[in-house]
Amino acid sequence: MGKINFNNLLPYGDTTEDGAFQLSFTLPVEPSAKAREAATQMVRNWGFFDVKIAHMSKIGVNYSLFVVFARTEKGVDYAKLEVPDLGGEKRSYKEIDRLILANVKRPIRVVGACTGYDAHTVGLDAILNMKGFDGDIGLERYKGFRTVNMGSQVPTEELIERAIKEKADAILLSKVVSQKDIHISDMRDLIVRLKKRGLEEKFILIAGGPRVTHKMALEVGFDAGFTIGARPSDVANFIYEQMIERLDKTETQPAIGKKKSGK
Ligand code: B12
Repeated sequence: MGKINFNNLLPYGDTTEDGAFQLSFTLPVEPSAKAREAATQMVRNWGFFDVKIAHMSKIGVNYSLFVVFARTEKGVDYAKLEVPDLGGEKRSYKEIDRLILANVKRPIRVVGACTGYDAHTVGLDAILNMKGFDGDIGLERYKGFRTVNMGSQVPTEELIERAIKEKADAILLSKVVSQKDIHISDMRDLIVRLKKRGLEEKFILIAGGPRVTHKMALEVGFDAGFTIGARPSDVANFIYEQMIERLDKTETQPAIGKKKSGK
């Protein structure tokens, strides 16, 4: 492998820094020689070169799918990038459970839901349900957590009401559909409604979903954002560490006037 220029990081296709990549998209026309040429010219118009149509197929009446190989010279200054990281120690479920019971001294209460129009439950279930995800057991199985999984298509207001009723320490919001940035609007909706009721500091706020990033979640006002590949123990550990941070603050600061940063 050749020397990599981290000030203009480029995709690796066949050789170092060749800038080659693959993208796919659909066009609302039948597959044909004309459609192929349209796809090629379109990708060139986007500023890419060496455009090769690797795949064209019909995916419904008047729709075609394209997989395209192309190249770019525009990279990113990787050396200067600063991105917030969830960090935290990697701990096993047994270790987290032990720490919660030893240091929090009671189960942590969490309420989770997938809000709005979004009907996807698998992601939230992966984190909360007993069986967990990828060999990592879910929060329901921990002695250190008491979980409520409200399922999908839950109105934001109902999620808040339930969190209050359960005296939740953390709210877990799942957003999977991201068409027209609905995931961001629904995440904002929770923050706005909590703020209106003066409750934004009350809960540890965690969002998750395939198009959620930690950076974006922080910008919206959450404490964390988990994405594809998130494991229940990562989430459990984050919640535990937040609980400890908050318990430390309550011990060292007067109850009135304390403010969480970034919100
Ligand atoms: C299964 C599925 C469905 C099932 C859902 C069943 C169910 N009970 O959940 C059904 C068939 C109902 C469905 C319906 C639709 N779907 Co669908 N669906 C999928 C599919 C194939 C898999 C999603 C999934 O289960 N992934 C597995 C889980 C484990 O992954 P995950 O959600 O990313 O979760 C992980 C992390 O993101 C994170 N996480 C997720 N949530 C949370 C929450 C917290 C608190 C934390 C900490 C972490 C966390 O942790 C999880 C584990 O690591 C995806 C395509 C795909 N391959 O991803 C499309 C997909 C999500 N669906 C899509 C669409 C468009 C729809 C429909 C609108 C289709 C339609 N026109 O009707 C409807 C939506 C209906 C609605 N009202 O929401 C699109 C979304 C596109 C977009 N960008 O918005 C996708 C991407 C398919 C596609 N390529 O077009 N779908």
